[in-house]
Amino acid sequence: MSALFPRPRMEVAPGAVHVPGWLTPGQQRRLVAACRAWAGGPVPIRHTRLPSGGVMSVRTVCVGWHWLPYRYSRTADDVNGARVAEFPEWLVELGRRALAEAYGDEAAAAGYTPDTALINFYDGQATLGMHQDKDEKSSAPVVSLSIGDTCVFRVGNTATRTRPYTDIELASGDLFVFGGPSRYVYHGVPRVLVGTGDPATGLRTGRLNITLRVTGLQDSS
Ligand SMILES: O=C(O)CCC(=O)C(=O)O
Repeated sequence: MSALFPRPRMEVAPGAVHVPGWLTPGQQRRLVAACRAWAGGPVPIRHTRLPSGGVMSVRTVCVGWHWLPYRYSRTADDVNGARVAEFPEWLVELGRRALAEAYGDEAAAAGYTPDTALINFYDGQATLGMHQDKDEKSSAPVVSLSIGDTCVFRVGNTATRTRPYTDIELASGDLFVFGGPSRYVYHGVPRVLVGTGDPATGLRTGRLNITLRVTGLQDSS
């Protein structure tokens, strides 16, 4: 299928780069196994409750720093109060390789040190509304890795949640990086294409997305 219809690498907007099929099957399996372990604790994966009273349809677990609306903390104050799992060095390295791949700038990649990962699990019904990633105090790029079912990923603009936007598909193994002029674009996931993933990744159903970010926070923050 992918040989018949190769998906080209694309700069969707300045600083927003899509690299299809970047993760190998082995890397996807290892990431699924790591995410499954993190989902079990010390802070269990949960549907995030919003201050509005709404509950997000995706389920989220974090590594390094815990995200809760709309800040980061070392402890999961809205879940069980536990300290989140440490951010592993191998994930820093993966983030650096992702940045080098997307931007071709080895020096920038070497200086990239993500310290948090938001891991979102989407079942067939889950969606993510248009939002900006702006709770970080750093404007370093966000690295996004997708595994499992393909989704429609909406890349918008920095001014509004609405048009203009571009819809692309993120499939298993895809890398998407948004930084520079696109660091604060509104983006979201309006749809997951159920049953498009390969169970060989270790994910029988659903979609996993991992975003690596630099919080810019210190422990005293
Ligand atoms: O699931 C995705 O591809 C996007 C995730 C996202 O936008 C986020 O975690 O802020």
